[in-house]
Amino acid sequence: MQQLAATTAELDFHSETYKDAYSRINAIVIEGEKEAHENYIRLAELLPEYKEELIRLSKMENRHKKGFEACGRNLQVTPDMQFAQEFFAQLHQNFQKAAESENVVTCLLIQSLIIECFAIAAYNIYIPVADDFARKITEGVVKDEYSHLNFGEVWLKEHFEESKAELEQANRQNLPIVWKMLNAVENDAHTLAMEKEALVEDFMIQYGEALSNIGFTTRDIMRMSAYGLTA
Ligand code: Y39
Ligand code: FE
Ligand code: FE
Ligand code: FE
Repeated sequence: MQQLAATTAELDFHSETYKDAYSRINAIVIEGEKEAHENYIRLAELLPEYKEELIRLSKMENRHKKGFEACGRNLQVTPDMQFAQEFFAQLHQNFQKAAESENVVTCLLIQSLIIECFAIAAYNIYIPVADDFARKITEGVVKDEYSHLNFGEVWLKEHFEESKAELEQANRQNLPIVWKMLNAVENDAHTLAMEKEALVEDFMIQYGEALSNIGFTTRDIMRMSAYGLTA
């Protein structure tokens, strides 16, 4: 049954309920930042022309990871890293496979579009309901995530015609996984006063804008966005 969202005034950051949910959400974010760090190192190997920039992005991800580890410690929460690895397993596997085959377009779609849009949505929704310590950290992080998304947009826009088919295929394969991930985290997010509807809305706005900036038409975007909505 739908419950009303908790407001920040009602949130007790030190309650067992909050900390239990935080042990999973915090772990997801730490694991996500760790994988993003590795993914940008991998992308630097695949795109030697952009090596310096991509290594710079990978270092930012490592700093984000440290920041979110501090958020967990600040609330005396132990992140459930096992849960987080399982949470990311499918996207992680798809990225690895694409990198193995040097499908750089798929790698960019997974990391720089899908995962970055997911991060931007999650951090935007989290900031107003975060504890003071975590809010300051997250505000710094989300600015960086926009620049990571921008890297993917610019590269894919420049290579749009030859990437289009692979982008469509990678979207079809990976977007349904995002909806499954959102479903898996819905209850814990709710405990932190982050509503699934708001996460979906923000994600779709970021992702749709990104596809548009790359060169897809509104019609393409509608079609591509519909994949896996019922996952
Ligand atoms: O590029 C990045 O830094 C992305 C890896 C980080 C992903 C964070 C994923 C957050 C999902 C949290 C879901 C909470 C509702
Ligand atoms: Fe709810
Ligand atoms: Fe990050
Ligand atoms: Fe990022």
